[in-house]
Amino acid sequence: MSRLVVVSNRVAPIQEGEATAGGLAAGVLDALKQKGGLWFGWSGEVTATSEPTPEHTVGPITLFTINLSRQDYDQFYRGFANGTLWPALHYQIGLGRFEWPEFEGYRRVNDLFARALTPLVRPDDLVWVHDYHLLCLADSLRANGLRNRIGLFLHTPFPAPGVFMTIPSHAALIKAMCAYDLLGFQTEQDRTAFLDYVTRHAGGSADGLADGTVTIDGRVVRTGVYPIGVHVEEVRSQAETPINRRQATRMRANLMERLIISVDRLDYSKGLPQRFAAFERFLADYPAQHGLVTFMQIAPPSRSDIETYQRIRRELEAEAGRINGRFAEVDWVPLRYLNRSFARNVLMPLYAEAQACLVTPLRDGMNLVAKEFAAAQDPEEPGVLILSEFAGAARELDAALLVNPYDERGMAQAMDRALSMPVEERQDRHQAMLAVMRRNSLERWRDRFVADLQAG
Ligand code: ADQ
Repeated sequence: MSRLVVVSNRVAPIQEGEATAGGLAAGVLDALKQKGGLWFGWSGEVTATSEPTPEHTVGPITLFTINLSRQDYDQFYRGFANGTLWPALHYQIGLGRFEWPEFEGYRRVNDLFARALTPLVRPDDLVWVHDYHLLCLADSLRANGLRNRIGLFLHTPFPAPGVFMTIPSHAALIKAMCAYDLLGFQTEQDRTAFLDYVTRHAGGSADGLADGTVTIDGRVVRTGVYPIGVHVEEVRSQAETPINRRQATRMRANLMERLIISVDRLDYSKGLPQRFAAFERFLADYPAQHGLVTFMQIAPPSRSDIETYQRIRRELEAEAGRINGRFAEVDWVPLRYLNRSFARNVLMPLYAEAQACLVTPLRDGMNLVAKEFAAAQDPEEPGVLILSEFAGAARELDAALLVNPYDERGMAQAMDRALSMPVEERQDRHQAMLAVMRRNSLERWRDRFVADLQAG
């Protein structure tokens, strides 16, 4: 069995095998905990110059990190990765910007990662790269002479070619992506969009090759679909640990009888303003629910040094105040808006307490909150998941109440339906979701990707 070398933009701080919150960190850590290996990426520090930091080891995992200079951070991370790529990958082209020097900064940091990583890689290592920050890494590693198998898993969606092509450097990006041996996507739709682009706009050919494989510039690139999952049993046991449950029940005693919950990073792709508007519509259209329902939105700020993120935060604060001002009573506040993260042993029991969960991103690669909520439910008394049809998770969790996040009235109706759904229907929907999630577990995501990378 080859050693696994994992590369992601950010190496999460870990203590004895536990990572901080976040889907990518949990998945990566899980992959490494099994067999050990190396994890390489940015330290999270911005320093005078970009330079590697001393390695350190936690259990079977060796961590190598690199600091970034202010210019590298601004051009690579704030600029091209989060200012250009992230909005385009999530179909939000109106929120994107593009500057050639930022794209050059992105390439420069991919080169920097490659130069620091190359001497650490042994000949039979498997290199598993994660996410949109490192689309050019394999190309940079190849330029350094690395001949190992290198795979990329894209945690975000891959958009329709017409959207991707709004990025002026799209051709260079795709060419660089084709230096990977294996490209993994969350859903079939993402993979098809990528193959569409490559065959129609980049001269790729799929003729006579196995399904999902293309040749481009004489190189064979394989693609696959690997929906990321959660540890179903672990989530459920966190949700029902007695001490955790007591805390959740206490929290709930302070709320009203019916709790609708949402948990997201504060990001414009998550559809928060549209969700607030839908909740307002629900309050206006269903006055019988006044005094009974609380909507709790937990949204810790992320990427807060980027203008678009500051803007959405201000907008949500104003909207939360306005909606409560319009509907609150002396003994009832309909919307609770919390700008912070919570430990998983608080979050999971809270999911189990809620009657419904609103997961309504405008686009999302997968959305692990949807899966965590479903996994946390009591099978006898499950809550209802209201899920955007534009989240990757909707491809698997079609037993949720699927909604269009741009349709306020449709979402308000779904809230009403969720709160009045008979228990048999809730149980049936929950069982169907559990069955899919048990099949497409986090272990399976990891094992299939690693096996396919090795087998190629
Ligand atoms: P994210 O966009 O971060 O991930 P998501 O899939 O929902 O979105 O994962 C977020 C994780 O952070 C979940 O495990 C959640 O429990 C945790 N989290 C969120 N808010 C929290 C809070 N307030 N307190 C504590 N924990 C919190 C990216 C892609 C997704 C893809 C994942 C994994 O954008 O589409 O599903 O990677 O591939």
